[in-house]
Amino acid sequence: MIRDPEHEKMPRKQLEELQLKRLQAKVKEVYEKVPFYRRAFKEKGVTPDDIKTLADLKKLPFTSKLDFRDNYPYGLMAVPLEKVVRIHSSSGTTGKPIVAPYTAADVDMWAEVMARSLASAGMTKHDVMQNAYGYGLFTGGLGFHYGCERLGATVIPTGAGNTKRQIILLQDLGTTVITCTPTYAFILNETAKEMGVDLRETKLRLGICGAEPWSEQMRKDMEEKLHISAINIYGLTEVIGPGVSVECEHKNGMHIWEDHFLVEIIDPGTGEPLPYGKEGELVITTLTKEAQPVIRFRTRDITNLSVEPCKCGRTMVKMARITGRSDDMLVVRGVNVFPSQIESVLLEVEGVEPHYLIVIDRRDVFSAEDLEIWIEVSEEVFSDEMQKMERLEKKLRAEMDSVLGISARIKLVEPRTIVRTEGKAKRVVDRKELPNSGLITK
Ligand code: DLL
Repeated sequence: MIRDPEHEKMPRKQLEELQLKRLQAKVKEVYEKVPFYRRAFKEKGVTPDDIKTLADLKKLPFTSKLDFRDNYPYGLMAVPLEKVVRIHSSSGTTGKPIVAPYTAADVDMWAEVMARSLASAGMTKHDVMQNAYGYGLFTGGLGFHYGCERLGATVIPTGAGNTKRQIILLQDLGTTVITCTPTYAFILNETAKEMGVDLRETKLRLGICGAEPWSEQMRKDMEEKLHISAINIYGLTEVIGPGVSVECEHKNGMHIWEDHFLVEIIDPGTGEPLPYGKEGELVITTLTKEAQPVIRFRTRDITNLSVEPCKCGRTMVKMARITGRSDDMLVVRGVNVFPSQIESVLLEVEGVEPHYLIVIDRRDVFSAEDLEIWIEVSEEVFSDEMQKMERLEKKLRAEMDSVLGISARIKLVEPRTIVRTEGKAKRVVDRKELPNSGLITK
């Protein structure tokens, strides 16, 4: 269902006029009210008057996670604290948390884009939504909660965890929609099975999942196992929380609510804007947020944009699934390489395990002269004849070449050569550091 056809189906020309008007006002506002932006604009030699068209956006400086840290906690705010009605937060990459303050108007806008998002995912006011995103500082819980109430549907604010109770409530209260991370959807299913409950026999029909990367393969699996339709939703604390973009029933990209969020794709290495269709880093400028507007925020998320008309009738551009984070990106002989690309090859090829290491010889953090990929083979392949190993190596080399666009050396290693980590796995290592890295078992 389209909740706000006036905006969601706005002809592009009209939408761009609206964006420009809002952008000009916001840029002027942050220049006047936020010393950080005024300084950054001055350093780039740009003033609000230089923004005459949307293309002029590229003249403005980027904002990064680091700027949030440096201006912690309130340095990026454009309103006095007394106008702030709520604060959320997420863990930053560099120690200090990211702080996200909202005015009453921000909370209202957020509820509205979330209500739009839930409607786009296929929810109506007749649904019962069990909200298993974490409540509290994390934006997931309250973001979905307010959106659901705004839509007029019923929300059950379970939050994350206490999985057995979730299953009981889901059955007894007639939950039709589950909102949670993709990982948690699978945990729910496992627990239900252990309890002798088949989720396919409940009223559950829809899952709205996000907050972490997942794949098409996972969607298929989830849809089959839980007997639901699964929809991808995206957002981030620095920008608003969930509700920046979401899929429609056609499930081929997430519509970005462009009347509030102006997006660009840039080359993460050079910072240059890239055209529609090209893969790169997503950069977002908030057009309406009051408490803490962001100008050209570098999300680090890698995706591409499509402006092709969608069968649903919405005119807003769609972003593809996030395929990686630019923090992980390597530049090998001028070509951008992401660990996620390597992983995708490994998941397709039989006989290898998704345990790998990228060993590089590099001069600095961004450049790698030479790429060698260590890949663990399965027990069966390892104990088989040499010839089979050679064939596998050749196959992997060809697949990697075509996916990465550069040639990489492949080194097949024994099962359990690569150390397993519980947290985020470290995949890239400098050859010089390899012996003492703790990443290999021998
Ligand atoms: O995760 C907001 C959210 C809550 C989105 C609930 C969707 C549902 P943060 O904790 O600030 O905010 O994390 C933001 O998570 O930059 C992406 O790297 C990642 N992310 C969010 N949604 C998706 C998604 C929330 N659908 C960071 N696919 C973002 C892949 C996602 N990655």
